[in-house]
Amino acid sequence: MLELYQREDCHFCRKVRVVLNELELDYICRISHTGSQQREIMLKLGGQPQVPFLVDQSKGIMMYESDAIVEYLQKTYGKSPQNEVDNNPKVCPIE
Ligand SMILES: N[C@@H](CCC(=O)N[C@@H](CS)C(=O)NCC(=O)O)C(=O)O
Repeated sequence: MLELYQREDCHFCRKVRVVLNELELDYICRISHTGSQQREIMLKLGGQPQVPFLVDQSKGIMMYESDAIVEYLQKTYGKSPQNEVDNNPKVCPIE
């Protein structure tokens, strides 16, 4: 499961939310305002008072920095050419 520690008013967080939505990924949104319980949990996990912060439990990954998070999500969960379904496969006749 993906967890995003974030704040609604943070445009770096918004960038990550947009990509999560584009990739149609389910995630838990942890509202991480200063002084909140989620903020304390984030600090214990990652050590930095900064959002966005992504936790990908299934892969054992925790990371800060919106650009790095976006790149990670696209590489890990984006469509790769190998995964694309070819709806018009070229069929060669057997001679
Ligand atoms: N380079 C970082 C910048 C993140 C950043 O500056 N986040 C701000 C909120 S917009 C933050 O966490 N400030 C400290 C705080 O909220 O305590 C990224 O791209 O993720």
